[in-house]
Amino acid sequence: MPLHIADGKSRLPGVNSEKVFNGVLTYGAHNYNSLPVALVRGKGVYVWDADGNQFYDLLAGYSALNQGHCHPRIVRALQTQAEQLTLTSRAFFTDAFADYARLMHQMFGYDKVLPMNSGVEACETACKIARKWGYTKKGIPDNEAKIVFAENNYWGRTLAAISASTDPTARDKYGPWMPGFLLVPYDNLKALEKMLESDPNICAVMLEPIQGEAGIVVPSPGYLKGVRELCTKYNVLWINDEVQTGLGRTGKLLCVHHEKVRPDMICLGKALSGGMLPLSAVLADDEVMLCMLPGDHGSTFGGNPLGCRVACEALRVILDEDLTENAKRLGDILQPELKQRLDQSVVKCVRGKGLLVAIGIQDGLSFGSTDVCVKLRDNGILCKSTHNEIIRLAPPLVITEEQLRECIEIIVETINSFANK
Ligand code: IF1
Repeated sequence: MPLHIADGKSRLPGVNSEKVFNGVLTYGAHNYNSLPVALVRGKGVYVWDADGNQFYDLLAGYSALNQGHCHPRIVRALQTQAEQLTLTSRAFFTDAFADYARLMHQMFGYDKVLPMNSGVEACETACKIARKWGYTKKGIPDNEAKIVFAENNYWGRTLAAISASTDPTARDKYGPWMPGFLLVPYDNLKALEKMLESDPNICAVMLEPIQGEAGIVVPSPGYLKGVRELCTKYNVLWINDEVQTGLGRTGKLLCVHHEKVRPDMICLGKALSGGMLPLSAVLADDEVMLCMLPGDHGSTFGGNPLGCRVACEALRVILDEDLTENAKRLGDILQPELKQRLDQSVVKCVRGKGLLVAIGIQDGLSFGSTDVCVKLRDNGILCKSTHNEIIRLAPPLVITEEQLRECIEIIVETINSFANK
């Protein structure tokens, strides 16, 4: 039974969970294996299902909801701009894009922003910019540019993204794949140097500062610094994919700030809109960004005024509410508590940074992390399992210490109840 029973408010006439499951599974494509819970409302760290049950949302839209569900300030910004001007396309100038671009410059310190929509579009855009830079600045012969990725990377589902993937489920039967992509092991500077040394046609290295989908894999201290040094040494651009780790999640505004390094390009997405709209961005300095010329690249919705106003407010909420500091402070509670209290016959590891944490379930048990997530749901917490061995925790960064401690109690009790099963 859920710990938080029906508050009544969320019951919608004629809606119940069964009806929702049926609609989604009958008429929706089966490209997701969703946890059986039918959500109809969200507020801050909470969501409610069609039957009125309340849950903590510890997935937070895969980190898109750092500011929490339906943040009143972001909702207001959305409403206000929705009545003013929503879309012009970049064929024209808008005041909203001017304000947004200026704020992005002030917050992140890069000369320029290129606005896109989804995270994968930001990453793919960065790859395109890097190729153009490779040909026009580095002098790579036409069509010879290569981009290096790390094994177990995840940056989305387009044909380019899956071409960089090492996950057979993502790749197999979706070929042919994009040429010019190379792979190195993650968190291995020697292998990266060997790769960069071996091929003068490499224009970029794209990496997640913590590998998300791979299972919240945190690289060794010094890795990001080493990547910076190698990319500088071999005249290669470092594209830093902060789609998941960015915007306060790990206890710094950007995860790379933990090592005080400055990549050549930053990809942002997810929480850039506080979960309100698909908004993503590439940041770079002029030397790199201005390789792309008018007409080279674009997007109907990229940089639309509605999105720009939402992004400005979503970013200001992160600053005004000190969400980055909250992620750090509460992250320093979450991991040690879990490490200390989770039964080691069930859990093999706890890792992460800030409020991005993975709980690894022991191998060879009669249950997997998916079973644990179903049980957590029954106990009032929503989160998501990866590879049936890892539970990913990424609460909204607006979570309070009291709420986090209640979540920890539920998680510890639930997971430890699997001991000796
Ligand atoms: C799903 C994980 C999170 C990303 C990084 C780019 C993108 C993502 C580092 C693309 C997207 C997602 C989407 C998602 C699961 C998910 C995820 F499991 F892969 F690791 F966040 F937890 N770079 N991440 O993590 O962004 O195009 O989706 O906007 O729904 O399967 P997108």
